[in-house]
Amino acid sequence: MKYTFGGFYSIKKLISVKIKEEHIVKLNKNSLKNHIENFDFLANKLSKKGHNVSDIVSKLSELQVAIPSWALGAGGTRFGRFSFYGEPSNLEQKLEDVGVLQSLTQTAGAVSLHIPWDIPSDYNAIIEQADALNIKFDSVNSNTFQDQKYAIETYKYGSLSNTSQAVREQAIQHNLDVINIGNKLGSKCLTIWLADGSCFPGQNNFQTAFQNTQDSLKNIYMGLPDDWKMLIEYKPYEPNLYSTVIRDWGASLMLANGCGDKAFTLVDLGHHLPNSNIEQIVSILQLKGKLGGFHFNDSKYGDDDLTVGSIKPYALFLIFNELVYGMENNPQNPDLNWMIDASHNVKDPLEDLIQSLEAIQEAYAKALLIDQAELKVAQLNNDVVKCQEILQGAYRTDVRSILEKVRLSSGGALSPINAYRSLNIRDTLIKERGKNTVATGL
Ligand SMILES: [Mn+2]
Repeated sequence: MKYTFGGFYSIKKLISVKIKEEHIVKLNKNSLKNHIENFDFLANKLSKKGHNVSDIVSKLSELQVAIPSWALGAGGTRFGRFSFYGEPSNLEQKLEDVGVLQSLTQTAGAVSLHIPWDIPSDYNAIIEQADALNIKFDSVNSNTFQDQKYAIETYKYGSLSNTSQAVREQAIQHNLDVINIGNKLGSKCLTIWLADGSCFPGQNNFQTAFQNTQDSLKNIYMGLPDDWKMLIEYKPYEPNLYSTVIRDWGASLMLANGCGDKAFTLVDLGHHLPNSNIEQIVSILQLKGKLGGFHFNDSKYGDDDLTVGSIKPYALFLIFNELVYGMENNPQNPDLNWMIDASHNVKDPLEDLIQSLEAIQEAYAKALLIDQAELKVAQLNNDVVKCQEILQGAYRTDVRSILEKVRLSSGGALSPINAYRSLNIRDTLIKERGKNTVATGL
């Protein structure tokens, strides 16, 4: 931990809501006996099957998922937004919230900032606060889907794809500014999601829009530092409802290839048409060394941004099966930037994120239980039934005591939700910040 300036007292002042380690230890004591019994039983069973349980535990503890700065307040729909009391109203408070998640889960060791919603006013102070909370700055996200205050040009008809050169230049410059901001914070990655597209047939020339986007991205790419990645996110529809310029993984991959080696495709679970085989997309992108990042959420109908694993946990597990395979077999693919991209109206945002983090770890743990060698033999023998037995055998294993072990060994809570409630975190936040605060950006 390093203090860039101000020493200990300024950190104390910056972090007014911080969970004390001894509180977590005390709470863990209540269910420690139960945990040990459950873990030993499972570890014994898995070891007999040939699994290396301590290897699984260490792989799981390495998985750190970035929390987006916009998920810490209640999300809205186009019909309205119901605030959740005690929401963070500035970047410092957002970091405090991520600090709470990190203390309890030990798997949220990064934050992903959205510019211009979260431009630090004092970089040194923010870096100092993040260090003290053990939080890194993951990918920085640009925003050319809204008009900014004082902006000369409007993005109403698109940004990087716009027919107007002046608009495209403004959008390019914004992305370069975001890189600059990220650089000061130690980020190494830029994520670009465009709302560009058209609402009606004939409104856009598809080829011109795509070519403009490619040219604009190349201009941004030229300003990307050597050790950075550029992630290009795709989405088939919304807010434009007839066509989207970067509509699918194919479009994203073409644009990434057009830019160069540091540009990659980003897969957001909610950005697919119903029934898309996302695990297959993930798999092939890794084979080509072009999967750069991943946004987690869940959905029933469209880009619903629901809690990860709340609707289709088996699909999440199948995706993790491919991710695990790729991490082990595709050295041509870079380490991934993981982020939760979910936000909605009815849950306490911090409880929602705790549930999402646990669902991600659970899917990863179960995927690690798949015997890849055995699966390969079954595939070579075209033993379709055996293949399914292997996958579902892993999926049906209750791995929650492994997740507890992972948290316990890194100082987290055995049950983060219970700890969050026992420690009355939301009440503390309301007391500190007031009832009717509104998270910036939403
Ligand atoms: Mn996303």
